[in-house]
Amino acid sequence: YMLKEIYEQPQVIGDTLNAMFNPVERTITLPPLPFALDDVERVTLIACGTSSYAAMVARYWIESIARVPVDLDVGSEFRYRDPPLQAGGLALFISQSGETADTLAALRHCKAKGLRCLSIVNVAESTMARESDAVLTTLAGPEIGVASTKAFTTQLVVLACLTIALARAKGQLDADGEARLSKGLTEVPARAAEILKYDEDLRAIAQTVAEARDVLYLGRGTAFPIALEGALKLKEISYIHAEGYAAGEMKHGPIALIDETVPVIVIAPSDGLFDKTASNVQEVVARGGKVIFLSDSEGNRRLGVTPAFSVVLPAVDPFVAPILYAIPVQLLAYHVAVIKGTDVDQPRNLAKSVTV
Ligand code: F1P
Repeated sequence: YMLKEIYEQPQVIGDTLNAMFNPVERTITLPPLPFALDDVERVTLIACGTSSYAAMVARYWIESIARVPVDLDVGSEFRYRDPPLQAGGLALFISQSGETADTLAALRHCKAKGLRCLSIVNVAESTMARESDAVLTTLAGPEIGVASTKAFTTQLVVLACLTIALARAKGQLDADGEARLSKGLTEVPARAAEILKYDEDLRAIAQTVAEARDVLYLGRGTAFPIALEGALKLKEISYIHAEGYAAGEMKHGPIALIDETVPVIVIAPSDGLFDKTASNVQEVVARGGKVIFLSDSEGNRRLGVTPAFSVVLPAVDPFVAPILYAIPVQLLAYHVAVIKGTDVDQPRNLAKSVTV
């Protein structure tokens, strides 16, 4: 199922986007919500596992585009922090299944504190959808593979649309800015289809990753949550130890791990942060690290060193890069797991929906 679900992404991303896109006005239009967005002063984002990395991407988007402060936590910790919450604040719960016990407990906690609770789920009939004040559904359809793939990228599409709607409501987007973001989003299904064509290249690279004991993933800005997601995907289905780091954190510890046996997968679209990531890559290469570089042709030109492997992806709008760069990390994890001979659809010890 996992490979099939990875390959469904151009279609389900397109479906999810079309449900929120007005083709006549060429604007993002959310389904009616039972509350206004213009008085939202703070957004609380809560999710578990892969969905928590979608929340993390959304934090970058909401803060930098809508200019609304965001509090973010994993469902399994949120209620233990007992953070001060203001009645009327907006809380977003992101979950493929809509049944994850920790996320649901956080939702109930926020509801009891009088927050407006909005869930983003795949399953409209789920408990979280039922207990929320409002629901936005992805059109990913059922996801069978335990490791989340199409749920993640379609959650990101919904969150990108929500960011645009919130930014507009908060008066943070002029017509040109909104047109640029919307155009970037409408191009995602076609770009996703192009990126799937790199499957063979990633399969070849997977051989090297499959031989490793430890793997690092690095990214900066919205590529950081994709590094975390890449590492989680690899751990979940191939059982190889993998960690994702913010590229700038390398020198604060993980750099001690670098040698020629440790593949370092770098997620680096050529955006405004690229040069800083390039200098981290140079540090890794200088220490003999085996860099697997996921970027575009501009990024490869500007890198300044030769990585062990390079996947030269199509140039994409930086706004939507995290949605699209999720796909090669999914494919890489899939191929590594196939080489290792693990059960990609039913990894050991994992349940599709963690309801206890
Ligand atoms: C959260 C999650 C998934 C993961 C696995 C276990 O589920 O951690 O991200 O892939 O299936 O559950 P959900 O709340 O998004 O349904």
